Amino acid sequence: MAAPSPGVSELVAAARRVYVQVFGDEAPQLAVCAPGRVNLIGEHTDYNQGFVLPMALPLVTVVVGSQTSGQDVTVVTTTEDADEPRRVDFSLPTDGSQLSPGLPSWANYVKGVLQHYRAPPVPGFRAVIASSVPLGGGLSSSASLEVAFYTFLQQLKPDNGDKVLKAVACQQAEHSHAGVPCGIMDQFVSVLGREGHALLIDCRSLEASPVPLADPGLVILITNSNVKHSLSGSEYPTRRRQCEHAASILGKDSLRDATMKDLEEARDRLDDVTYRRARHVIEEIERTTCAAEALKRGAFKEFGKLMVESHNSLRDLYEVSCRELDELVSAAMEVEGVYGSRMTGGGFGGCTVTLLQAQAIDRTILHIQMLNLNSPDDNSNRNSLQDPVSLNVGGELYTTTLDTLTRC
Ligand code: GAF
Repeated sequence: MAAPSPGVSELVAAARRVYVQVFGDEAPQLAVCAPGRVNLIGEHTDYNQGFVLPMALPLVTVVVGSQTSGQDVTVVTTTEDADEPRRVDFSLPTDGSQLSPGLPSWANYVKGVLQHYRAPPVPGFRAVIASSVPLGGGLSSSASLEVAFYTFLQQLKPDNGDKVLKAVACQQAEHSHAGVPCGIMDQFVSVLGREGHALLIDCRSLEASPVPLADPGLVILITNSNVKHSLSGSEYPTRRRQCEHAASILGKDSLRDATMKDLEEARDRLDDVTYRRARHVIEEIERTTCAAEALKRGAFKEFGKLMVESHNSLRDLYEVSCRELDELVSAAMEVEGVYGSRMTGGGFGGCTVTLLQAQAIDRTILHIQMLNLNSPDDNSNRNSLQDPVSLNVGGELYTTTLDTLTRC
């Protein structure tokens, strides 16, 4: 098993060191963090106004920094991407003009949050970002950066503290500056997630109810396929458009309002792809509310069955899985003590999430590690796909710190 990911204090310490190196010996005044998330069930339902059931993770993004005089901003990331500079410098507009997206692409999340911050104008600042959320892993690295950055701005110049509006502003940042027409799930749970709980979010009313998830006999295993996904390509926006098209043919505001009966009655007026996309969404919304009920009752077998149905639907109807994710799910389901497994997040790569008995964790990881997901002629990455994070939801591994401000 891979070494445990660094905790919040280690990340803050690493970011502080970089800050001192880059900006001289002055220590940063502020440190904030926000978590990534894993979605247990309810995939591609948020932008259809449906239900989702994510939980916040102990994988987090931290931002350390200080206010400066003037309007200049410098941000440095410690995350390595060989293709992009790790530092960006710009000035905050004083004439109401927009902060345009550009390169480096990671800085667009920062610019987007500045653009949508609810208590402008903010003063100039210097900041360093460090994260333990894997990039492109389907665990909301971008939402955790947006929310951490928003929290940083709140320390520079407080807004009214409304958490739902904070999540919405971060979602708008992703739309306008990262080009991803995402739903609200990732930003919402990053702001409002609660330790020891999953969050059943109604993405229409933006109300959420925490569902306890603290059984010491239960483990959630996250396995990274290491197939990097990017949601800013055409597939995610295409899925969203297909759903909107289906809803309009059914005469509904969104697929949240449609039933399978509505869909079957309209079948002649829908092409096959639109039918399958809509069917996934309608059934997934139903599965998600059933799964939340099952979790509350401690009916883990039932929950696991719904996870597998969700995965199969994402694979066959919504077509957002990939071979590696399918094989990870199949392998996990072969192990005794595993309740359920599925791809998590937007898809096209990223991670799987598996619910299992705590006593089955070692054999499950061993079994998954025996997979060789790479093509026969490519051994370069052999067995490099596993970077499992196991969260004993009742135990010490699950130590999510949410929306935490630490004064350095
Ligand atoms: C991505 C998006 F950002 C979310 O809003 C959600 O649609 C998810 O994909 C799929 O459920 O994480």
